[in-house]
Amino acid sequence: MDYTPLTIETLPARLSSLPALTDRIGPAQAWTVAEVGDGNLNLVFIVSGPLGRIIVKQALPYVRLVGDSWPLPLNRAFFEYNALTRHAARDPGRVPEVFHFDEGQALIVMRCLSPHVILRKSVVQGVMHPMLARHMGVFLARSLFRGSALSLSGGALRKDMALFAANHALADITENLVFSDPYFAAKLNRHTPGLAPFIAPLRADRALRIAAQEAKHAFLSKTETLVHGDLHSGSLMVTAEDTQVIDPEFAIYGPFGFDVGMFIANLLLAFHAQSGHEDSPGARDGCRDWLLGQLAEVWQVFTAEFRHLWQTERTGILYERSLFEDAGDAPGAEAALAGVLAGIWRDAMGFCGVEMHRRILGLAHVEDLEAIPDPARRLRAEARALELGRIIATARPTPGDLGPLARDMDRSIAR
Ligand code: SR1
Ligand code: MG
Repeated sequence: MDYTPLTIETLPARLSSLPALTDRIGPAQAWTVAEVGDGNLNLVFIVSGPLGRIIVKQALPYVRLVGDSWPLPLNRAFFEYNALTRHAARDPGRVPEVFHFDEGQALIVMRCLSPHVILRKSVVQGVMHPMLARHMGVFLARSLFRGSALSLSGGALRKDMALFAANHALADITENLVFSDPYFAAKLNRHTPGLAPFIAPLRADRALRIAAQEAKHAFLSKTETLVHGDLHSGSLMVTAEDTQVIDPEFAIYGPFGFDVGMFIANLLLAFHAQSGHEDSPGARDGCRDWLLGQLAEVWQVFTAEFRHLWQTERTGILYERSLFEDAGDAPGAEAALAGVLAGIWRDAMGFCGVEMHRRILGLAHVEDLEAIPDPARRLRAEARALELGRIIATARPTPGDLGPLARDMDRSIAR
């Protein structure tokens, strides 16, 4: 059959002969199907049977959020599948298990995560997940280090770069929506009524426009490692004990700092949004403290794990041991590592700042802010996040300065 989108009615008949499903959830006659996709691009079905539940994800030939006026290649399912298998190998247990992939139907069958919830929805409710930063720091270090020239041979790296280079349609979305559209009146942009007085000075800020383009330049040219490419808090599913990284369809070779910066940006957006969700001033202080604590911890865990991999798994074509440890210069390897980590952080801050802006000014917003019921509180939360994003992108604060800076900004405009 040529590619045809599934529906809740057609799914059982079309997938009834797949052992990947029947072995795990039982015969198709007993299935019930719900379409639960709440992302911007795809169909996502939960299929329930007598033995359990499973996820069937299928790409649509267009951007779901916008409609068929914006076509998008189906091959993004191929890149998602390939990224999922690499992530599973590089940080086992941190991504959902894939049971079946059908390239022609752009369809992935995978484990139904339960009782996991989307991190963003949970944080909007003020729920804290104590293991988040630990899991994400390790995931970021392992996936980024093991996907790079620090780990891989030149041949393996370039072959994989060539494979993921074909995911350019998704990269094109990022290049426009994240790095450019927020800084001019792009067609698909939208923003909260009343925010215009905060937007005009932002777009007039030449240093910011340059910083955003520097970040875009880094995204395009630093093909350092396989990045997830869309690591916001809607791409994480959590419980109190577990974190699962989903939806890597934007995977491409890019800078080490990209996923790090996106993740931190979404913590900061959640931080500023808390004021819109608390019943009384200060009621969400615990959640605020937790978010800033996670921000500090994710970088601390990331650097510790990256250092461990640097010392034990540096088998690739960069910073060879023959030039350092084996030549009696172990301190030289430490000095090189410090330089690499400083560069990752600096890039991450550029990506963090623009991600904060595009989630308020661009096409794709975040529930953290959108769900604030009082328009005036939402406006103030967004104004704080915009200004913090501007400072982050242009001044690139140090890891130690970032949390205090966010806290000062949160108090600078009355809640
Ligand atoms: C047109 S797609 C808009 C956004 O949704 C995805 O989740 C990515 O974040 C993309 O930028
Ligand atoms: Mg997604």
